[in-house]
Amino acid sequence: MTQTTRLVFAVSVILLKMNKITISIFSLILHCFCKQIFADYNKLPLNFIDLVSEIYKVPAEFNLCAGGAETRNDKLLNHYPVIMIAGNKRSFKDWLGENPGNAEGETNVYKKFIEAGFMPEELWLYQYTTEDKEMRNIEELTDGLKWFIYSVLWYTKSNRIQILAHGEGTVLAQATIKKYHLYNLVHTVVYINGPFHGSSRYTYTKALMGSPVCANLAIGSDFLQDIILPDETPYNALENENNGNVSIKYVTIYNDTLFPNNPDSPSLAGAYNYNLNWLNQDGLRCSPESSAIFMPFLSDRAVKYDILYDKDGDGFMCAKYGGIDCNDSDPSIFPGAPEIPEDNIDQNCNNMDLLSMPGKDCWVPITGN
Ligand SMILES: [Ca+2]
Ligand SMILES: [Ca+2]
Ligand SMILES: [Ca+2]
Repeated sequence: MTQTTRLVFAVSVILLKMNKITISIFSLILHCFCKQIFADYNKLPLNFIDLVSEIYKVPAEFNLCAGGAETRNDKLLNHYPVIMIAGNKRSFKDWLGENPGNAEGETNVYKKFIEAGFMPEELWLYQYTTEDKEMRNIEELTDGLKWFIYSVLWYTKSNRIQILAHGEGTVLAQATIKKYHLYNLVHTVVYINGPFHGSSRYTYTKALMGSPVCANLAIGSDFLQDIILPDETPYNALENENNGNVSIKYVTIYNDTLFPNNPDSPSLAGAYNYNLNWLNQDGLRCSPESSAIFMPFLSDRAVKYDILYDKDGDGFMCAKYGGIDCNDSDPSIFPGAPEIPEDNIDQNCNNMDLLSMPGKDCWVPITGN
């Protein structure tokens, strides 16, 4: 017998001799040990799905996600929570040091945030597909991300979220913000090498052969046109397009050689655009040079929740004090609340009312009375 076979044999004999109770205790110890090692970032908080499902829809994607602290607590956040979104066919582990590409030095983005003073409560890892599995049509995935954004806001009692996305995940984020008009919920977005203007690597032929995402990301696709027209960066803080308290900072980090036929595909008009053309697709995400750029943009001090300014107790403060509750005397009106179509009242606090159109959400501004 080899040494390994002998070891397996010995462990089997010990397990067979154990009674059920001993085995349960053994499993419990092992479970606690693993939980300790992977606490904070290898799964969502234990009570997260239970709590948020009381008020929001919880899509299947939530089971792939991670982040936040072990349990909900009353610690008030210093920073707006950052939702990190990986690229197509990737897991959230990309943000924990996997797939570093040609980055040199520390490549664990999550750890860098912790070292910069972020709390686990402020760091969320969104995943929309299992590893090595092609993402579905991006438009179909926007619903899941929307619910995750609402859930993180409510769970953390924050007034805004921030997004740090990579590759195709950037397009998913921008499509979600635009489709559901979530501009008032977002403080800063950092988009790393996302094909906003398409690329020849995504072709309609590939789409027909089982990669539906290629139809979304082909140059000139209707889907991309919908996202970038007429304005690539609405409510842009840099361009002073403030509208009340809605104001977003857009940042892109990219390499203009990675999409040779469309070099500026990942940059956005009106964003702070950084071309780091010595880094490859993965290096752009996790190199020290990239984090030196995005960390300061994501580090603004958050407006803290104060129960005094949440008169209806729905978990969101009124807008006058920097909150996002658009009606602080009605607990059925808050970000993500069920929207009643065509009543000219904004129930979900996106400044819009819903027009029912078959197969498509259509948001229209509330008209003044
Ligand atoms: Ca409120
Ligand atoms: Ca309310
Ligand atoms: Ca309405």
